[in-house]
Amino acid sequence: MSVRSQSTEPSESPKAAHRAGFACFVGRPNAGKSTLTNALVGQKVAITANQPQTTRHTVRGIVHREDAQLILVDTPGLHKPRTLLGERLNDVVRTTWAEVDVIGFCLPANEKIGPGDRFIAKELAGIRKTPKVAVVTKTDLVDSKALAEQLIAIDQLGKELGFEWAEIVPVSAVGDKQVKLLADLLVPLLPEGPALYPEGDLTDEPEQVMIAELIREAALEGVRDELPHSIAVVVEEMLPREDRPADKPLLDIHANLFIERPSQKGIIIGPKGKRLKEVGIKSRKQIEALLGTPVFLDLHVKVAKDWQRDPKQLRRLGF
Ligand SMILES: Nc1nc2c(ncn2[C@@H]2O[C@H](COP(=O)(O)OP(=O)(O)OP(=O)(O)O)[C@@H](O)[C@H]2O)c(=O)[nH]1
Ligand SMILES: [Mg+2]
Repeated sequence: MSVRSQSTEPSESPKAAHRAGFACFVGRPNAGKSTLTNALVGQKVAITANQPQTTRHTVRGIVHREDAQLILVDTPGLHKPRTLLGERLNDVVRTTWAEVDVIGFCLPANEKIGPGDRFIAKELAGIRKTPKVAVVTKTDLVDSKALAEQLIAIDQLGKELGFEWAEIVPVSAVGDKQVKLLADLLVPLLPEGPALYPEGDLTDEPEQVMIAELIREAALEGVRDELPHSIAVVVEEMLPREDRPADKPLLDIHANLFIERPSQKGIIIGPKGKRLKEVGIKSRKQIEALLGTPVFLDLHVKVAKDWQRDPKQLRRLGF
């Protein structure tokens, strides 16, 4: 917008041109990409969990500023795939980083750079034209000495692979440290241009997908081992309840929670259905906050046998 005002009113004091573009966050599973995306947007657009492979599709979060529109593309963690789902997720990441204006490579401050990070960095080195910003996440978990060592190691990693980071930025999304600074450093790397999304849009996620994700997030809490990977959620139907007074609406949401094996059912449902009930209550509150309307959530558990490896099932579940 300031681009236009500059060109029509050249006498105005020179203002930096408006910029708009895409930055994607890549990194190993659990590096803190989604938490950082949410912190920058200022609202939850992507679910997070203390488990690898929480994010399963790209999620766009939009940061509106006077001088720029920064569109963040949160991607699934890049990992060694063990299933067809894993392969699909990695493909999504590679397509995304080829399309964005700047890449933010997330490395947790509290973990030494490992083979997984090196593997990603090597691939990034092959994308010559796109500026790469190293984002050191979770700085609240380390002291300044450990952080300094991590910064040096990351600088070294770039040099080894024959490129320079455009920036190396330590942040804490949880502690709200340097999050704004990161946006300030990403913006100059975007092309000049007008806003790409309407003001006020914080994401382009369809409502139905966000609702399914909120249910999955609640279901992920407290489950371990292979079970988190086995959970998928699909919202089958959303309908306003009939015969309700206008001032007391109720939205009926029917959702299925899929698992891979009948033996997983018991854990998800819990003794006397207690766990599933908790998942329902927790996610319903978040869905109501998201939609601003009371919700009746009808949640069913179903088995989709080995869906992570089955192309037909994957399609049905939206992958
Ligand atoms: N202490 C601390 N924890 C963080 C921070 N950022 C993220 N975490 C935690 O790290 C875990 C993983 O965060 P996510 O944002 O889901 O990580 P991700 O990189 O999106 O993970 P995938 O989607 O699985 O690739 C969660 O438990 C977060 O709460 C941070 O700045 N400080
Ligand atoms: Mg994520």
